[in-house]
Amino acid sequence: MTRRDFPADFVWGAATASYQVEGAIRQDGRTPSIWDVFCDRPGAIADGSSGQVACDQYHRYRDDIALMAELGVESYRFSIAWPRIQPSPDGKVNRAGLDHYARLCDALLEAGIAPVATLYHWDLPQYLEQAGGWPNRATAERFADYAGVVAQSLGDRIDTWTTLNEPWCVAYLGYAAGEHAPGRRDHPAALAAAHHLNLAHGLAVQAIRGQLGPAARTSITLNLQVLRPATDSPEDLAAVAQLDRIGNQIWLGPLLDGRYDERLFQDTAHVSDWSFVRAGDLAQIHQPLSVLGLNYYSSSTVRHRPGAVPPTWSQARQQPWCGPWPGAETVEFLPPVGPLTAMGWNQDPAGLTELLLATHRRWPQLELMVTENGSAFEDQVAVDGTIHDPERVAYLAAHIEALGQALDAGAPVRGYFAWSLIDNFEWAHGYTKRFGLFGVDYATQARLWKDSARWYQSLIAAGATPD
Ligand code: IFM
Repeated sequence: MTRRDFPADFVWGAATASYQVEGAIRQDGRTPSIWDVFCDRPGAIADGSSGQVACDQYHRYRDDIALMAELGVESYRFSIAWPRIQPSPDGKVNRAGLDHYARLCDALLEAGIAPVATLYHWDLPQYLEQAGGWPNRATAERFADYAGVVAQSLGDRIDTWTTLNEPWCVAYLGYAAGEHAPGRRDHPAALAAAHHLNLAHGLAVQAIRGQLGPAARTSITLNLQVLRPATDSPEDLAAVAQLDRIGNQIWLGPLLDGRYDERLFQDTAHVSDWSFVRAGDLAQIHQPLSVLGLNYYSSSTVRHRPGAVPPTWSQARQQPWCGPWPGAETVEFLPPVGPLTAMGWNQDPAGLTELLLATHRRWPQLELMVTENGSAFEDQVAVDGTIHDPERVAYLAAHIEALGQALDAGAPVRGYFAWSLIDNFEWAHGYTKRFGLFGVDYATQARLWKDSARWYQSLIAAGATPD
């Protein structure tokens, strides 16, 4: 690979999320989120763990910021835990929760690191799930209220506001496949959740701008799916188009164009009548975005399942399908082709270039950010206490090169956030998967340098990929 220079104002960052790193789940008035409850469900988490302690970043944030400063990152993407801010059903604001994030932001700013805050990275207050969760429209309204509270309190400290992280995972892994909290398997509910997440985003953007004015930098982060057809047959191309609608267009259409694709309603007619979409919702959702965040890890190859026909409404009721993709019973995924990461995901850097360019071609004025990219591998700690992770270095280098190619072709990509700053709680995988640039020894909470962190450090220092 040849050396590549990046624009001087390109932002290099690292990302984490509250439940994955904070711990301190009972401190300063925080009440349970859906993840605290889900982790108690037998078998839900691979190693039976939870985010109870995680990386203890709630207490160790100053040390982690010192590490970020040494790494050289210019921005930290973290998330705010809603149950710290509004711990009770009456929505009363918990000052201690806000104060924690104010201190975190102040310490970041002192270190010259720009805070990028995600308002929802999956830790819904449990009391809202008890009231119906995301399939319930009121949750979207409650989210806007919460967003306004945080904007009012932290508005002078936050560089960019991200409303939601990966609504695909929230709606489909949480309410369709049941692999994530709250662990429901209910496809009609998953579609309602998807719409209410869109609505929550639109209402929250208005609430943030209502507090901070139109110049507030607002965004959303999507994990758009890069889908490749197994063959060029019309059936396989149709399978890709269907998954694209349910996986990608369901967010992009309302958020950026103010409409749902009619074919999405047809694809899912046996699942839901979409009566949860009310007049005026699309206008509420379709708000100006300062920047679109994209998370990218891998791609998928899909095909039409030979001989499969979509079930009727009553068949779908009698035997609901439990995969994460509502309405996509006739589509199947081919096994990924290696070398795979420890998550079993393929490595397809070209997919990142394609994703950035396709998004840019469709919305030429829209700024883009890669808000997550990274890989899990089976790390071993060397005798000197560091971690040699050549596979992660190669993954990073290839994906940053792929991003550079999108820049060369004109995509306005403003920054890149490595996932993740440190190893952390990887949801249903517990602590068995390590994505960090820094390792975490969970027994001592020591942070360990990996070669990938050193590689990223040189890249940031030089503003160019290392020779
Ligand atoms: O750890 C997650 C993160 O919370 C959301 N995006 C994908 C990451 C890796 O699975």
